[in-house]
Amino acid sequence: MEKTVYLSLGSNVGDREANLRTAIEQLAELGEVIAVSSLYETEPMEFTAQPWFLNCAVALRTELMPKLLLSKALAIEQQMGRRRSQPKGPRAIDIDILLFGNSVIHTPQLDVPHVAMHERRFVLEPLAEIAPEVRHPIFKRTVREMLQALPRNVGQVKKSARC
Ligand code: PH2
Ligand code: MG
Ligand code: MG
Repeated sequence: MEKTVYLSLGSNVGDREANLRTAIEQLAELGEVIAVSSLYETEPMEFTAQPWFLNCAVALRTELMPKLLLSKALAIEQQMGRRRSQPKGPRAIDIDILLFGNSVIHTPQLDVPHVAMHERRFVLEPLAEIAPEVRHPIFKRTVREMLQALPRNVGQVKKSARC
């Protein structure tokens, strides 16, 4: 059955905008891309000694099952030259599954909803642009509500070019 999946994309190495756009083109092979947020310049969080990111959110309608979508997203990252050295460190492209319909999934490879999405402004601000009323299936809060609940001044996020 087809579901709507929300993804967070990030890049802080190389031509960040080109990397996001290439990843979106690749994702379009996996279903129908129905919405793409603006691009946002975002302060690096968690591992902070790295360049600013360009982040965006994407809505994808797909028939793929979660584990298959995950492996295909990881394949896109690999193909685009992603190398995992520093955890949460610099990367040409990061593709994270945020929400998968209303599914709740806990496996060693994949947690849905994404475990940190509700505390990351660089995720919620782009996502609120394309899915403000979508509800977190565990917290029962909408994206807009989760964004409004974030402490101010944690992780600067500035709107950049249109996607
Ligand atoms: N991704 C991380 C860690 N920190 N910071 C920003 N601003 N944007 C990201 O995409 C990001 C991050 C781990 O994936
Ligand atoms: Mg990530
Ligand atoms: Mg990731």
